[in-house]
Amino acid sequence: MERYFQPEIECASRETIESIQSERLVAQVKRVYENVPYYRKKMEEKGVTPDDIKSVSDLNKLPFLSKADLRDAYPYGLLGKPLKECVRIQSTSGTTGKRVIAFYTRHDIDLWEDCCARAIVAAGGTDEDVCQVSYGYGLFTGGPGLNGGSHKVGCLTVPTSSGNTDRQIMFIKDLNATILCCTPSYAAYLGERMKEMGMGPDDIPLKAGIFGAEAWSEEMRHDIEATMGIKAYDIYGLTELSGPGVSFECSEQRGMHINEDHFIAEIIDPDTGEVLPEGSVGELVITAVDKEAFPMIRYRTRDICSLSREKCSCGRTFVRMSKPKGRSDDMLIIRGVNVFPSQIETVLINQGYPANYRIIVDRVNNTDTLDVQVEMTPEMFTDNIGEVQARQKKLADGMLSMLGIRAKISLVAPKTIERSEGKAVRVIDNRKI
Ligand code: DLL
Repeated sequence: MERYFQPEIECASRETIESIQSERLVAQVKRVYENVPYYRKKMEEKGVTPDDIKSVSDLNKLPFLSKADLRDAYPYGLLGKPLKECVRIQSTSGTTGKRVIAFYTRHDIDLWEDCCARAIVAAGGTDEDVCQVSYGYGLFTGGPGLNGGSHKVGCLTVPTSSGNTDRQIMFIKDLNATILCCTPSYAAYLGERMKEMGMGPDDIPLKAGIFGAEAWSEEMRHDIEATMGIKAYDIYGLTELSGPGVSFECSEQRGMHINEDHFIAEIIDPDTGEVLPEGSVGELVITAVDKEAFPMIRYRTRDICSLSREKCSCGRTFVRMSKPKGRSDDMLIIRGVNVFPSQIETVLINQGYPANYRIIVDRVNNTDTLDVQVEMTPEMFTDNIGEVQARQKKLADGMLSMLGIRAKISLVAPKTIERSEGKAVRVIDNRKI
């Protein structure tokens, strides 16, 4: 088990980390230049050759890769190894445009599962634990990634996948599950269902949750922690970069440590591509230095966050990324104002509402409209119109001070907004623009 807390790497000095990264980066750029014509062409267009890359400080000479490149090169154009050496694919849900198909060699799967194992250990997991993996299994990376990590740690792994909520709860109780892995929205739903079944935090054996794959607020974390009596840890990743485990939270819960022996992180201005100094908020760009089959160099994640190298009291020196506010392409621009769904969620939870809401954006007479449907709890539910109106006004005022724009709030009856078993879909944008 101890293998997955590796202080000699995870707590190494900056110099050591950078020297590991530099060595791997130089080799990776050379390999990719030789084996991936698509990326070689991009390097040639930028006038850079592998000889120009001698250390991490040369990273910004390299071209970015974006989702558009993945689309252009679909499906095999970015392969870094012959297909014969690839043993797995995973894929994104692909709500817009073509899916991303990521390829893995045996080595890539090993590396990915190591990253997930580190996340489980950082959340307190050991070979004594029972780890229930309620992320979807299949093409989505959540189930397979955490499943592999859990095996490596030596937990008893319960691969329930998502869905069948009452059975999930039965397994948690009957098998004494101590760690739960799923999306935060599914964790909230499981918590709600447990409450309905009359279970309080003390009736549930869980001690930790490893929740990610979508943006979630600190307020939602506190709610889930209180309902289940657990510590809720964030985990981040994306299919293009293996899946979950690019970064993970430690017991400090102050940002996610990026597995820097495998990934180099930069923050850029999403409009100009300029690399921003530490602490700035911008788009996260990741270079995977030792992935073989699907090598991503300077991949633009579209996730908006900041980086911090401030000392973490857990002892890990790996850089921490802040909770992504959401994707730059999830950001809504409403009447010229940037709005992230997570900001709306913060206002709701601060006023005691559950994270069951829907955001509907439209354009009427050339003006954007923002409607937020919010579910009441059974305790709040009333047919007293005055009371409902007062609640709606308080929420609208909260939104105005958080977002700077007015939203129309509609309070709806408990259980009318569909629950999510995977990534929640919260925004409906009806504008035809
Ligand atoms: O969601 C991988 C994953 C599975 C991560 C399980 C964590 C746990 P994709 O389906 O490719 O992969 O979606 C990746 O999800 O670019 C972010 O926008 C978002 N995302 C992932 N983790 C977080 C997180 C998986 N902890 C996209 N906080 C990413 C906020 C997250 N957003």
